[in-house]
Amino acid sequence: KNGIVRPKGYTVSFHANSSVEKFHFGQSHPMKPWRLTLTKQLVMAYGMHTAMDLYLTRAATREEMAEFHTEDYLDFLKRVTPNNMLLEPRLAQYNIGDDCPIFDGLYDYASLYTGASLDAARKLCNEQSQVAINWSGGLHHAKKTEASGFCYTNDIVLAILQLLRYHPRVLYIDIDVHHGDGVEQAFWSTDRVMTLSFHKYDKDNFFPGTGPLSSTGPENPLNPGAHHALNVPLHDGIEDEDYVWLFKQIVEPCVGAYQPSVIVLQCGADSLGCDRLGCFNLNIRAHGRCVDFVKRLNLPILVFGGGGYTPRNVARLWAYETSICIGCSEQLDEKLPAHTPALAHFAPDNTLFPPLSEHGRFENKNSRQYLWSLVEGIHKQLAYLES
Ligand code: TV1
Ligand code: CA
Ligand code: ZN
Repeated sequence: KNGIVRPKGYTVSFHANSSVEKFHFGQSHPMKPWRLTLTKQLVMAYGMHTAMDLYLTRAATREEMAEFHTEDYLDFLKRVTPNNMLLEPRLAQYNIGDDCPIFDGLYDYASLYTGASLDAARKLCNEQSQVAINWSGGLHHAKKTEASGFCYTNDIVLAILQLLRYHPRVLYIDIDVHHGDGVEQAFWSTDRVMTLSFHKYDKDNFFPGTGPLSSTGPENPLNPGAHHALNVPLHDGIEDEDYVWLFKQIVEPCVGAYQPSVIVLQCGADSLGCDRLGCFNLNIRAHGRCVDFVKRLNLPILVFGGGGYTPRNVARLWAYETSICIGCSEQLDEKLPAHTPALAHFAPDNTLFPPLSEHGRFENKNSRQYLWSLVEGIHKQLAYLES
């Protein structure tokens, strides 16, 4: 069978380094870097590698990471190991614990996923690609001086800082089930980045507990960041049609009002149904339709991964979304290629689109009226940009 044909005058670049796949957060920890191995296997088995520029990425340098993180935090990440951590007085200060454990090679892990995001950002800056993908990135919770929610360095913030050297306005869109708090916070006081996160919001019972509709940027209207943080707080169980409708109703006017020159899209797979940590009922095609909608805006896009805790579905989703970026999704057979090395992980159905809202579905707590109120709330915020 022939590979996928590469569209002319349009380049998708795929940035990866298989070294990130071998790190372990610990036995029962939900974050499994080997989900990236499964993802790449599907991408290759479908022959998509022939339709993209593939880059073996390097680790970010310490200087590159210091563009956002503090020297003392980077020193800490570099020196701490499972063997010496008990002698370390500042574990709590850096938010090390169950969510963000110290494991072997931690600094290498963080600098590798970050380096891939920086490489991807630079391909967009010099216009060598129109879409640059790093599935190992998208770690949206990390703060300037602390780890948070499985994230150690914030590759998204660092990549956006690169984009800002060449681009006047960056729109950041985050469809991970969690709030993109680290990215929002980093660009809270600037009008050169608009952050837009869709997430499950429950102040007291769902991580990180931030991101209500009312949280839109600095209170002082004279601060340039006012109205440039947008949040779409959702309840359990949102379904395909409602989510895609909401996404379009919100993203389209954001792009119209803000006129970004580049878009950064965090594609966290934990917003899928059947995710180990998530609580939405989305299927792979619906998540992909959001990516497709962004692609059709015809702006350069930086595409990142993020959460996703049911590895077989993470791999299906990101392989499918790779095909959407290339523009070859129609050509994929629903049946996974028989020569996929880890085919057993996708049994018994061996398909790209298993129904994810049949078993263990969450009751949909998002009424139509509630969704309309979100659309209206966002449109009200955007009206401030026109003046
Ligand atoms: C070790 C072993 C850690 C089992 C963590 C789920 C575990 C979780 C574990 C877990 C878990 C969270 C909180 C509570 C903060 C804590 C990549 C003090 C079965 C981008 C990060 C979620 C999501 C953090 C990251 C959250 C991302 N949920 N089992 N931990 N409080 N932390 O609630 O957005 O996807 O769950
Ligand atoms: Ca989100
Ligand atoms: Zn998440």
